Amino acid sequence: MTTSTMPTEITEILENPARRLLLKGSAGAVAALGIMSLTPFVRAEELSSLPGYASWKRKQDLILHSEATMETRRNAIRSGIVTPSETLFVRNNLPAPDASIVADPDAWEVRFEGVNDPRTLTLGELKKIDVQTVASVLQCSGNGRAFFPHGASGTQWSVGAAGCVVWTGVPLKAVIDTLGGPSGGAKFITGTGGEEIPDGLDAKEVMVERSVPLEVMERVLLAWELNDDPIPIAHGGPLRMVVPGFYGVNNVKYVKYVALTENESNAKIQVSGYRVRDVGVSGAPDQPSMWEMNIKSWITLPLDTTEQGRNMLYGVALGGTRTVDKVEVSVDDGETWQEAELLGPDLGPYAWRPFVLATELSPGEYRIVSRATDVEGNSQPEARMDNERGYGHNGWRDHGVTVTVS
Ligand SMILES: Nc1nc2c(c(=O)[nH]1)N[C@H]1C(S)=C(S)[C@@H](COP(=O)(O)O)O[C@H]1N2
Ligand SMILES: [Mo]
Repeated sequence: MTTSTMPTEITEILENPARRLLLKGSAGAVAALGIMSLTPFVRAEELSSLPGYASWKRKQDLILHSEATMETRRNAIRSGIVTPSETLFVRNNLPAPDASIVADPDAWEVRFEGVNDPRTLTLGELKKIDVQTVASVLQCSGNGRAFFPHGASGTQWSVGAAGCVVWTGVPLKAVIDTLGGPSGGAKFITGTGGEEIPDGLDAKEVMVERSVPLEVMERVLLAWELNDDPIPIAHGGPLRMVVPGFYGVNNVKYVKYVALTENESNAKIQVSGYRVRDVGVSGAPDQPSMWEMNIKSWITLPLDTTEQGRNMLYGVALGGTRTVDKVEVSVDDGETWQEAELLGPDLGPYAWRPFVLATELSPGEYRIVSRATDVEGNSQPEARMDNERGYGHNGWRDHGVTVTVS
């Protein structure tokens, strides 16, 4: 193996714990890759319980894909408007930092660049600038990957790499204003995660550093609370860059560096990772980046079986950056549709909205599907859009459930 192919290989392993295990089994390969010092993620079959940093989670609500990837079970959401932190999915690209970094949150330091007065501020100082709260769906780009027939590599998420949560923090705009405004030429907001890069690895190949267009600045928060509690280490505490309406990866955990930049980050996760391309094609900077989320919905209840007679069919619908206007539900795989009722308060354009349809079901087998439409008239497509890594799946057909009524 040449040095130039080595890092690509490592990133693939980091993205795909199963492959990592394969390589771990071969001491020679591991030594050749120089990843001896990297804490290996343990595969689900080897996990008897939740990993330490997530031990406070509700195990019965989660599917353990690996030590670094935990999916919320479809039946754990029901009619939930806000996803409890104990139920929320987890996805780490690198081993999570030591929990000692959340012991004294206000001491956490963040470096700001690309402003007229570049400075390092503590979380304690950030808290005094301003504060805002936003409800927002956190969803992995690969949520729904399991439905792609070509076998897209990466965690095989079904519908549970998503949750709707409440973040509290300082608007980034207020911080930038405090630091004298952008220093000029800025087109992107770039945030860097605070993980330590394991020895022997090239930082740019594995670091979590993401850039998003400067135009979304008004909605970006540097958040220290998740669902009214200080953000736990599993979800990026003590401080996280939250970009409401954008896919999970852009919501950088343990953020330690924020810069207004002319160019996108040159980290691999930005350059070729999280790029939508045809099956068989490699990632490249000219392909669309996984930024804004698309409209999507899925049924949460009933699943598998239910009793005949009156039934309440539940689900959740998200509009990405636009408020959900209506959700239709079909119990005959899309032949006929009925409009569902939206539940609970409207928590804004970035939140999801639970829905319910009361209907009579007689004994038999039903394919129940849902289709959401936003206030601008955008609807979910019927089919998935095939792409190499299985990103952004919002086709309604694949997301349905088959229920036997007796
Ligand atoms: N620093 C850092 N931020 C990160 C990640 C990471 O590994 N490190 N993973 C990203 C990805 S791919 C997703 S889907 C979300 C997952 O957030 P959660 O683990 O809080 O659910 O965090 C994003 N932010
Ligand atoms: Mo993700």
